[in-house]
Amino acid sequence: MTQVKMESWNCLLLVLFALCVPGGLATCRKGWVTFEDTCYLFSHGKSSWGEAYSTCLALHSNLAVITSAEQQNFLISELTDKHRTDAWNVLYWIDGTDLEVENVWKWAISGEKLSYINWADGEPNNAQGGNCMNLYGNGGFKMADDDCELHLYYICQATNVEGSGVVIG
Ligand SMILES: [Ca+2]
Ligand SMILES: [Ca+2]
Repeated sequence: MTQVKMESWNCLLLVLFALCVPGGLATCRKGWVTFEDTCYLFSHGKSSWGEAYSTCLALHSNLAVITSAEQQNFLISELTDKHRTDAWNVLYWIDGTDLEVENVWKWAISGEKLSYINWADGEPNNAQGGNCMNLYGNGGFKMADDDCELHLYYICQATNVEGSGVVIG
């Protein structure tokens, strides 16, 4: 009798596992987090915007490009979770810049103007010649501009690499 019950339980576990396997989600490298078809890496170290841009490229990715409220909300939620005690003092570089033309914000990786934008209160203010975009902890991780030379955390993003031939390291 006990044995029969055990077999039934095993069977149920198997079904639950099968139901939990995500369909169509990105296959992300270890340490990266998944949202829809995209993988994100939140840096452990800090660097200037330019260095962060290069580091993401070297990791077969680019600085984060935000194109929807859903995507920004995901990042806000991840960062708020990650920085429960120090969010006020934390900023993360993303790919936006107005280096070319002041106050014309583009994504550096594509050269396209931002189609979605969600500034933190009082931003952008071009303080200290702020030409690079970050997610600003003290502004609820909404967008802000800052001096590109500041050393901040950064977010790399990569699209689903499954089957693309990219070596997953
Ligand atoms: Ca600016
Ligand atoms: Ca600013």
